[in-house]
Amino acid sequence: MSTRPTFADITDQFAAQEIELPSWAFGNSGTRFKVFGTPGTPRDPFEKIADAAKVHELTGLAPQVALHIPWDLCDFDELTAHAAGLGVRLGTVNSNTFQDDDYKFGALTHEDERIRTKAIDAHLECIDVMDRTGSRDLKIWLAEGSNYPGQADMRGRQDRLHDSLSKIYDRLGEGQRMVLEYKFFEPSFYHTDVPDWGTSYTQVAALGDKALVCLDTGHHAPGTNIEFIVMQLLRLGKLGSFDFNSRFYADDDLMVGAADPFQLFRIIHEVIRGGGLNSPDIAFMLDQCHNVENKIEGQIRSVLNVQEMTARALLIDTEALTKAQRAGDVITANDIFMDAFYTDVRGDLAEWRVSRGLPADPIRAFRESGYQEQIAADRVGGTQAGWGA
Ligand code: LRH
Ligand code: MN
Ligand code: MN
Repeated sequence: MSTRPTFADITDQFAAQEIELPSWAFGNSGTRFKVFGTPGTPRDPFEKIADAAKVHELTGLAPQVALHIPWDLCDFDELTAHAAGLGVRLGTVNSNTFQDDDYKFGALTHEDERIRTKAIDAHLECIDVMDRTGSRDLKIWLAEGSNYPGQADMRGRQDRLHDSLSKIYDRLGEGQRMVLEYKFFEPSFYHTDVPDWGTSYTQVAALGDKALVCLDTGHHAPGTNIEFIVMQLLRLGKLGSFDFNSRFYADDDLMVGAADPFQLFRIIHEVIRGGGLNSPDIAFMLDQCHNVENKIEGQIRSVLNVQEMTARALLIDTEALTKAQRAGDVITANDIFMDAFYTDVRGDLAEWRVSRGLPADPIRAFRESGYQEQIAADRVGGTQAGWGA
């Protein structure tokens, strides 16, 4: 008798899934060559939250929105109430030490104590925001490093990074956490101070239980086995969050699951294997930009892609897989894995959505809702928010 799970067997598990949206995905973005303005783009954090709430309304998947400070600076009591009124919550607070002249040669790692203190203070202000919004996680990504061999004392910078992170860590309140994101290059091209999961792990392990690693799927060299890293961090109890997106060449920030759905499937398989699916300890966030596609539709497509690959990964016959692995039956093990990956769950998911009072096709429902036309008409005047403010 087959031990392969049916769609009915897995619904409870993907029904509980929550994906956090980035406020900046709704702002205009582009490349260093051109940022295209689009009608209806939010002019402030309140309008970004409204667009995010629309994604949640149509998919039931995205009840939380991450903020970026200072891009989203505003009255946070009002923003918290605004979000609640629209049926969503404010989530992870992202710090930004990459758009200030003082940080040209580093922020938390800078040689100059005055600049380090300024960067530490920027993070303490983010924790103040978290206190107001009820957010749990402070997410730190650092644009620090050097471009030329000999330019910087890499070792001294690690030591200063530890000191600065410790000061931020000490300010975390009850129930608050810090997640440290790594990226192997950009904006520095020779060395980056937190280039990989090992460095992030080393730094957060030295701080304590409230410090964890954030894995951005776009921040690895081509060909990296990202699911291996997911497995290892879960094994170590140090995976705090994901920044999901997909890439062809660099940190492309394209829609998750668009460039390589199989990679997303493999990552989610390891999440499930490691007990991370629907774990309150792991935030599933998107970190994306929509340069040429409609931003709200881009976010809807992305959360659906995650849901789809989650459903497929849940369909793996793990009992048969373990048996084949133990027997050294390579072909059968691979067949079982691929069988789940090749299962088209889109029809079942559409039916399941309808059973929950959600539209069968959320993108079509968005197009038919008139929301895009409405915001294009309403949001005239003022300055459109960019990838940034
Ligand atoms: C850096 C990054 C980080 C930033 C975001 C805007 O490449 O992934 O998470 O906060 O982009
Ligand atoms: Mn990121
Ligand atoms: Mn990135």
